[in-house]
Amino acid sequence: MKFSSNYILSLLSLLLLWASFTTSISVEDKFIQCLNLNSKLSIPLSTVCTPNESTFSSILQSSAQNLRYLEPSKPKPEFIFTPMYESHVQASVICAKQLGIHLRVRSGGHDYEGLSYVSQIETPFIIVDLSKLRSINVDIVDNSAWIQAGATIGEVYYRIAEKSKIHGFPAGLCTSLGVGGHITGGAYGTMMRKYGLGADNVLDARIIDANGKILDRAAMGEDLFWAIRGGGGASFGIILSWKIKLVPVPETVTVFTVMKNLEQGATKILYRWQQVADKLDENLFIRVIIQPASPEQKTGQKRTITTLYNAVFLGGTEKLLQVMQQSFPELGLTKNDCIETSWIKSVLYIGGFPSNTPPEILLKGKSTFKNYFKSKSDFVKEPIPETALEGLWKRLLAEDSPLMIWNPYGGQMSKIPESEIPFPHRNGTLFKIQYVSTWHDGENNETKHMDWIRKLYNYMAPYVSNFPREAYVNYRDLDLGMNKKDNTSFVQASVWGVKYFKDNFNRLVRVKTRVDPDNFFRHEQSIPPLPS
Ligand SMILES: Cc1cc2nc3c(=O)[nH]c(=O)nc-3n(C[C@H](O)[C@H](O)[C@H](O)COP(=O)(O)OP(=O)(O)OC[C@H]3O[C@@H](n4cnc5c(N)ncnc54)[C@H](O)[C@@H]3O)c2cc1C
Ligand SMILES: *[C@@H]1O[C@H](CO)[C@@H](O)[C@H](O)[C@H]1NC(C)=O
Ligand SMILES: *[C@@H]1O[C@H](CO)[C@@H](O)[C@H](O)[C@H]1NC(C)=O
Ligand SMILES: *[C@@H]1O[C@H](CO)[C@@H](O)[C@H](O)[C@H]1NC(C)=O
Ligand SMILES: CC(=O)N[C@H]1CO[C@H](CO)[C@@H](O)[C@@H]1O
Repeated sequence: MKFSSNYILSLLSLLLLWASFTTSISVEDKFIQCLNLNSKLSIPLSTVCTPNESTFSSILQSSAQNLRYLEPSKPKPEFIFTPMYESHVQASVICAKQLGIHLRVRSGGHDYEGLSYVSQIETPFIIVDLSKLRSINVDIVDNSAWIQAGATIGEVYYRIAEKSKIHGFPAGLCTSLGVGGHITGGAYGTMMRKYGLGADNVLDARIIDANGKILDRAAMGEDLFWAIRGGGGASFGIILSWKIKLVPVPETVTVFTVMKNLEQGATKILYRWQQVADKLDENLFIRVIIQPASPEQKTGQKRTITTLYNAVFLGGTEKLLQVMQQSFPELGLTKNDCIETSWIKSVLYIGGFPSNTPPEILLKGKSTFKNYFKSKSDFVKEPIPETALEGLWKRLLAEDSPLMIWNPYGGQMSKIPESEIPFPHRNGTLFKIQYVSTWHDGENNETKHMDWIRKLYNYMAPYVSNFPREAYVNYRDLDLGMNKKDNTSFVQASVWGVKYFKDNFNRLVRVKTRVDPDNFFRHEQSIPPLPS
């Protein structure tokens, strides 16, 4: 057959037109086309939200906790995809890979460094927001529950308590945490001394790997199943759901909060707490919240430091008073300080809700925190001397809105071997410190607050764990591993990697190298594959 040159020319121009059309269509249109080709279930247009839509900022901000990462100066996603079904999430992995778009996954949005909604290393990037995947199926007879990644931990607690007064789950205190990011980084809470972490109580999981395949525990194998229980978010795949093991809780638990300020001997009592907190009855969890008292509350007086002993006891008042009399009489706990309640109401109490808030508030998944903030963490192996505490108070008094939370270890936390899951901070740890500075005036004085917390962290070095100076991966801290002489990414990664995971870091790298050698799932501090 012969073609006229005219025919060929028109064919060519058609091709050119097609080429220009395909290159000029937007990333989101290409992505939607690709999703429709790759998803078993159709993709409603409403699941993709671009910056020119009026709902964009409210969706972006919805669950984001650190206002620092929502400032106009911070990079914004090309668009936000909110999948409605597992097959949508699968398609998003396949399409992001095919189109070379960097993908961030968000469950509850509580990441300290905004890693689930801001990429500071790559453009363009998109957010896959799992907030519509939040079903929870509690099976009391089997003592377990399947919970989807976008559910909040508060919803999980509510759904358990709805079915049984004597079952619970040992995870975070803040009820708006998303179980997708939270449990994969460890997940501690008031029952950690009795039952360990959320990640210690996972039975199975469903995850989407870098090829878009859905794997359960049997299909992913024990190595990958190990890595996702504590190895930190977004390094190995997208967790769709967890199967968790429920734990027994008594029908009556007791809560209390006792405040001591410097004038009431706070320093000596806190020194004593350091000696006993990890050795107490495993049913008792007493954390200490430390902050300067705001001048309004103490008009006419010097700003002081307040230490708030905030506790949950898995048992009644009478037994609690015996335990306290025997182990920590210095706090002077009295019957009047104690409130007997149900486990689910202790969740609301420790979560900071006003008393008499109905548990149904947990279904709203609303956060009580949202701030501009910077945080850091430390693990303590020996009591910090009183003189060092005095120095700490001076520093806290010099900052606008600082906060420290000290969390006791011991009990079950000491019995679980360091290599059982990637979370390594076990026997020998007395307590964990979290340092926080919060502020409200945007970027104006950000440098000042960042400097303050970094100096505080330097001040604390002699009193905390060393070689490595350990840190909690769920308190993500992008300062770690920076400013080293050799800043190639792998060397930097081993600096923060050993702080978060100790020796488990090497195994995490091996798993990563096997399951995601091309490093599709990556962020500023994701587990790197071995350089090839
Ligand atoms: C106010 C507040 C209180 C907190 N209280 C506690 C506490 O009591 N106990 C505790 O242990 N921790 C606590 N944390 C820390 C919290 O556990 C971590 O921030 C955790 O990573 C939050 O998970 P998320 O899904 O809400 O966050 P996200 O920001 O959505 O995710 C965190 C990280 O995990 C990745 N990720 C999210 N979803 C998935 C998924 N489905 N699959 C794979 N990767 C995913 C993200 O990309 C990101 O890197 C608290 C944090 C805040 C802000
Ligand atoms: C937003 O922009 C995209 C392309 O960038 C376009 O497809 C879409 O129609 C726009 N939406 C609105 C509401 O303007
Ligand atoms: C924890 O460590 C201490 C010494 O550091 C040791 O005596 C104790 O047996 C250890 N406990 C467990 C459960 O391994
Ligand atoms: C790494 O260090 C070199 C030399 O000090 C510097 O030029 C480079 O910008 C640094 N890279 C990063 C990513 O910080
Ligand atoms: C306490 C403090 O440093 N406040 C500063 C915050 O930033 C504004 C604007 O830059 C300054 O005017 C304040 O002095």
